[in-house]
Amino acid sequence: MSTVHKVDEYFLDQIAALPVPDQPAPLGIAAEEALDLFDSQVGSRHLDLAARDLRARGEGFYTIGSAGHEANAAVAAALRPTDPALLHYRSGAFYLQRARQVPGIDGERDVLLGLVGAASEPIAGGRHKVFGRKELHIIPQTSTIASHAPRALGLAFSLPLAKKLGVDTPWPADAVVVASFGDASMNHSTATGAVNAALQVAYRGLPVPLLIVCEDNGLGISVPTPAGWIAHAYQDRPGLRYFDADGARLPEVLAAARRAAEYVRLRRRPAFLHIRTVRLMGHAGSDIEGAYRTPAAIATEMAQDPVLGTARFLVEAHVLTPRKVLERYQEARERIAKLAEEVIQLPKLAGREQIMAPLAPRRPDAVRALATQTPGATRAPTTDQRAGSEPRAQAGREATVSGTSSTAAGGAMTLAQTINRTLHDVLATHPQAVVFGEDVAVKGGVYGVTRGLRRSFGPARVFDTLLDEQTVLGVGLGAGLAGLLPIPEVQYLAYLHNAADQLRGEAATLSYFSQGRYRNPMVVRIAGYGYQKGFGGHFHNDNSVAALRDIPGLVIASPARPEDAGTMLRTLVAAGLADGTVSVFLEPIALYHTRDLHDEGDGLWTDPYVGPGEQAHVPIGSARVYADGTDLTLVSWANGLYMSLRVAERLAAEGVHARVLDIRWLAPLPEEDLLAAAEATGKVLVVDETRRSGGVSEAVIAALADGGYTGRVARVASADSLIPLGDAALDVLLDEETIYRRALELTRSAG
Ligand SMILES: Cc1ncc(C[n+]2csc(CCOP(=O)(O)OP(=O)(O)O)c2C)c(N)n1
Ligand SMILES: [Mg+2]
Repeated sequence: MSTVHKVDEYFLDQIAALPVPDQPAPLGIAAEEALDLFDSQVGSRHLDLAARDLRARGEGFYTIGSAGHEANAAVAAALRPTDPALLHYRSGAFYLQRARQVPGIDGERDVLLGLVGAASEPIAGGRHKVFGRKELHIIPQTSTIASHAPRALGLAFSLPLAKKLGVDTPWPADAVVVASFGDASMNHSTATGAVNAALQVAYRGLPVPLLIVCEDNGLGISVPTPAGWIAHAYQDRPGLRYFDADGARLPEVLAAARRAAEYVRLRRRPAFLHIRTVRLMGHAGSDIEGAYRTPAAIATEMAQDPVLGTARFLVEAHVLTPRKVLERYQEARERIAKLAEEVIQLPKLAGREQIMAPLAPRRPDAVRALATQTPGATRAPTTDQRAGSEPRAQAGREATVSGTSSTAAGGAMTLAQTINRTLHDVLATHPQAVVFGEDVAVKGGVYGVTRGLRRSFGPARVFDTLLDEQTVLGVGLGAGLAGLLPIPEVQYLAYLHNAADQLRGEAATLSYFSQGRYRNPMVVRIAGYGYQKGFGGHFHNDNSVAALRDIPGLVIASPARPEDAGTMLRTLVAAGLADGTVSVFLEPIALYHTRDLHDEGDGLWTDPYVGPGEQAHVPIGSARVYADGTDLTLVSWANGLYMSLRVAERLAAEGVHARVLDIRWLAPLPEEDLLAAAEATGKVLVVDETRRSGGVSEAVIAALADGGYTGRVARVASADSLIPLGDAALDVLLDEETIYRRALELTRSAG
């Protein structure tokens, strides 16, 4: 007999044989409430059984269940349905309980829709089996354990901040953010980092209404968590109020959850609720528990079944007779079986267009309208306005031709100065914008890019974070959800990598897994690339962008010249507000303070500032053309563009007239502009300062091939190496001499 059937039969046998005491035992909670919770627990159990059955029939696609964890119904009961919840994957009973608190929602049906991958499933629409629903304020989570911890911390930090800034949020002022985890997940550095960050924020006296729930079944798949570890690690953490309960005893869990919720709600401080649970029916349907657990251990856990526990309480308190318990249990089985037959008939998600529609919706007209707004012209949009409109395909692009179209007075500015000034304008224009990261506030950034912003806009809008990139991005994730427009900074490209999942697994997936119902707009500024003369070593000169380029929907802007930096940054901010776009603004450190291009004092790498207005916008995925030579096209960006323009000058002296294209956007690539520039000369040299493998030139050449370009094409790139110190760096980085020689070869060769 499978463990599934054993658990089911054990329950039936135990109840059938349950003695009814002569005198009712005290229940500890109101009978009606206990029945309500029991129904959620029983419903969740039968959903688990149905999941296994559907899987066996080839009709269902997910079997990780909640059996043994059904005490989490009491956590839902202790909270309000308007408290944002980021849930562990064993939260069936929580989900059903919360669904009961909101009229018109059939939680059991929702879960079944998820199991069968129905397109009408209310949050992910068949894209994944997750617990989530906007009306229930349950934000869907990925399968990456603990990856929601930084977002939960970020949300708990951002809700009070948004209130303080007068920015409308989808949640009430006294909301509690609840985030639940398994015991093994609590060891993940993502979780420990987020707990640490929550404690540090609270230690600084800032509100952090975060309730962390650990559902401790003592196992992470097959690996036991050392007995007592969770209590040992969390019960005496200064600043973290600890509550615990036995998950088989519903009244105890409800009481502890109530105390914990009240503590967080009133004190605005983090708390930890430790629920000791069991895991029944294995990790998932495919898990053969017998391979790593003794039959005795498995059997012992059945006796601690929380559904059985609640049934016993109800019988002992004379709320239900054993027969009534069994009736209720079997009714739930039948109801869910019937619902399951219904939902398997429903249409499934199908076709690339439907599947991908919520990935990264783009409305270029709305982006343009917002990007060209002037300071003070907006208020923070309301939640409804933000969530409102339908996704639309990206409209046509335009290539901008060289020439500075300045509308504002003032001297010529460097790249760093322009970014600084633009951030200033963005903060002035959009009251929901916040700038944060390591060293960005008081110091004004390692390179001075954010200097003065804190003074102008105050510590609530421009602030330093602790030193943890997962937290930096987690604050961004939560801030975006809360209605703010986060502009976090990651100090160097090399340091994105230790936190990349927060961008890849979290930020870039939320719209997809929620069909756009939840969004986490953000503009992540990252200083990167090589060529920092005199300041060497890999970590400050990292030029690897492969980990960013393949993230679906992520926009990567990489400006080279000051004017573009301003307009592109405005565009990203507008795209965040209009479409919830997640973007990276990759800033070439070596060009931050560069003024000259060809000769000392020529000032050709400075631009007058383009203030707010019509010119202050450049469409996502539109390239910029420099010069209009017809002998060959140099395709580049960032430092590569700078070098290409210098090389073009040298080539001109040889009678070779190059066209230089700045692709500016590493994702999406400006494919139309690229093809046009390639076809104009029939000879393309891609000048790629990133790595030869996984670098951008691979994609550029693929785009040319895909677009039907039949001319010559070659590339020069940096080596597949880390970057060494000092002048040795130049041996692995692409240099002007190499570009020059390859360009000459290409123009002089036949064909
Ligand atoms: C980052 C990450 N690593 C590995 C996995 C695979 N995995 C899924 S569940 C799980 C165990 C989690 O155990 P625990 O947190 O105790 O939750 P439980 O399943 O016991 O409720 C693992 C290792 C994952 N989902 N995410
Ligand atoms: Mg576990």
